[in-house]
Amino acid sequence: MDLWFNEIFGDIQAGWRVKEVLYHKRSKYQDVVILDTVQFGRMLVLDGAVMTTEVDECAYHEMLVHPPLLAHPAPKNVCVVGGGDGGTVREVLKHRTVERVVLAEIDEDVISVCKEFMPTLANTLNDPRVDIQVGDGAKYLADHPGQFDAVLSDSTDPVGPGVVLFEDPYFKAARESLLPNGMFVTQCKSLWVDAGTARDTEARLKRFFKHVLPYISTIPTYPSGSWSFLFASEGRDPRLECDKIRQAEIAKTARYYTPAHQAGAFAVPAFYFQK
Ligand code: SPD
Repeated sequence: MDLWFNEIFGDIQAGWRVKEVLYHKRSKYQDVVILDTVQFGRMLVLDGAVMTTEVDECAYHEMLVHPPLLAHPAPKNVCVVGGGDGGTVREVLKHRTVERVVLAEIDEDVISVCKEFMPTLANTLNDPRVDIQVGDGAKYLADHPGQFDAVLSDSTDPVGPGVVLFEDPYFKAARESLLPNGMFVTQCKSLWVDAGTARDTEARLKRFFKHVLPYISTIPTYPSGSWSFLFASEGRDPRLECDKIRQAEIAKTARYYTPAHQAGAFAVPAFYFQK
């Protein structure tokens, strides 16, 4: 039988040939699926949208984590909001300065399903430095001011329950949860498909942070294959500031990130600035 999974994203549809459906159940919050695909290996799909795959997850997780964390002189405490698949936490733990990573994920089924079916991402969630907090990430940050060197927002897109993670109260709580030198990063959709969301989110973040910079990665299983992130800080600039020793350590085992991405990823297309 010829089995395909198609993601419909606004006016775009993308399809992947599927070998097998490994898991499919509704959690308290969303429809959770794990597929074994021909081209991209195992794939986590939430509410019909591709979240991550074994093959191209490096292009998302390494880029969400390394450009910001390398711009920090010595990140010790990091909070990942969302990211129950564990890929972001795995990358954070590659920074030898990190002592504690809080994973604030609302859906505990995502964590357990990924531990079972996507161990290359989720295995590091068993690391003793990881503190898993099942619940609302926005509330967690609001309840923990002045604690983190970095907050990494590894959310779904701004639809349904993901909307709050693109709104002012969350950005305010994220800003207030940071220590001096702290930084915030969020994934922010495709500039080709929806530059408006990235522009609006950048403007929103500027209400709470002095510096906000967009950057990009190439993620073939996300709509259009090109994906954006927004970096926010009170002054640190990943294009200019980078711990070269840690960078060399990270680059040794990275599958996507190279030292050239540290500044190069911030070269976003000209049309982004042409409103
Ligand atoms: N269009 C899907 C964007 C999903 C971003 N978050 C994915 C979570 C992977 N850790």
